[in-house]
Amino acid sequence: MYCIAEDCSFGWTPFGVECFKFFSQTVDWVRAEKNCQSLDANLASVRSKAQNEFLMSLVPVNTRVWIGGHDAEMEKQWLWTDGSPFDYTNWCKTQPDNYKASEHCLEISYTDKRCWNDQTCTTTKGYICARDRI
Ligand SMILES: [Ca+2]
Ligand SMILES: [Ca+2]
Repeated sequence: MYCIAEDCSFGWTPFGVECFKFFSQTVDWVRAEKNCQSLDANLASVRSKAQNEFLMSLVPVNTRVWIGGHDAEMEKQWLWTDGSPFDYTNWCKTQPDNYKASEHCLEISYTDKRCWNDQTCTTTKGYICARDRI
């Protein structure tokens, strides 16, 4: 469901009940979440295939970005930073692999299939913030 532009601040794009913005500045995952929080937002969560495709429309191809999924507290127990249920997923084949037992953060637009990968949280990428519509 798309809504009128006035529902979001300038530069943010509405989808469902939220507004989204892609930031190309590359930072680690914790800094990305903190930057979103400073804007009264969180790193984006994904609840449907349609929303996943919407997020891809915000991101240049061949550009991996952080969103709000993490399993840092307990391995394989994925959570969203905004507290919503972790139901929908779009993992790449063989992912998440927790490579070297050190991958606990979620990057999207991974490979030309633009699927999801668990990645080391200290690597730097652009990111997508989401906040409730105003
Ligand atoms: Ca992990
Ligand atoms: Ca991985």
